[in-house]
Amino acid sequence: MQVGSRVLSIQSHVVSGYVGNKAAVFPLELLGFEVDSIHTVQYSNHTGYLGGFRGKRLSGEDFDQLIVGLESNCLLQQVDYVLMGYIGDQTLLLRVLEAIKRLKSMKPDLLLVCDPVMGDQGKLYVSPQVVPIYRDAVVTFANILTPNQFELSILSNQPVDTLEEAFQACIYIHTQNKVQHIVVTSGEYKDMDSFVILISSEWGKQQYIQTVEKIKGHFAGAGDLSSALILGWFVILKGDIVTACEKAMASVHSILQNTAANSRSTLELQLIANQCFVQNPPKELIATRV
Ligand code: PXL
Repeated sequence: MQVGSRVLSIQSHVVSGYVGNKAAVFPLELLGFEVDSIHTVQYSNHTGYLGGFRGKRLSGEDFDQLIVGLESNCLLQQVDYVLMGYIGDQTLLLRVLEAIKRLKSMKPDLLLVCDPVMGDQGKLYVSPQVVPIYRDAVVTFANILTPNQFELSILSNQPVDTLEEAFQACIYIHTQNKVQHIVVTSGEYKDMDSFVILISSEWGKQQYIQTVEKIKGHFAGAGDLSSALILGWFVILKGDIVTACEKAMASVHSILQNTAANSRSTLELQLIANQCFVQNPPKELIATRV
């Protein structure tokens, strides 16, 4: 990787806890990247807390202003990779889409890793109006798409309950939207006892799974961390998506294990205490070809 490789990370900021940019920026920095971050929201905490959350979204105009500022100083042009996460609102998502199109026209080789953050475990936690924008437009520009099982089902418009259905859904997206790599970063399929990470690479020509034992609890931010590390290792390993996932998901798994073991009440990722697992993924989570 070149010194100073620069990622533009467009996702949420929370004051307390580790989701969105709080789960992505520090790990990418640990891997040696420069990270420019745009916060799509600034919330007190993630939206799953029982006491609710407070804070503001970034408006479409405010986003445009940030892009204009970066562009006027030739800073946008320095971006090598874009990571998209929680956006949540359709007006903002449309502006982000425009910025991605402009960046891709300036830099056709720009890598876009898109985590189409919409919901989890059957529940949508963003405005329903963002769904068609991801499905019909944003996904088309992604080089790597990192949905969870629920988001894969939404994007492909088909049920994804078994591993076979998940692969079919990926093939559908590869064919419709030309995405080169899809990594389904979390999945609990009817026909599998373990937790499964699914890699559908090279437009669906090569398919792999990684199986891991389930860890009890729901960890907000695990998907955000996964996408950031997949981007990081994909770049470091010069496009080897399979090894990138082996390293990224090994780090995520160890961080989740330690978080579950040491948590008192909330299940916020313990990223700081477990940063060693980012720099040195403990043991690779082997991906097997299916
Ligand atoms: O990890 C997804 C995520 C990102 N950002 C915010 C969230 C969530 C999930 O709850 O609330 C603000």
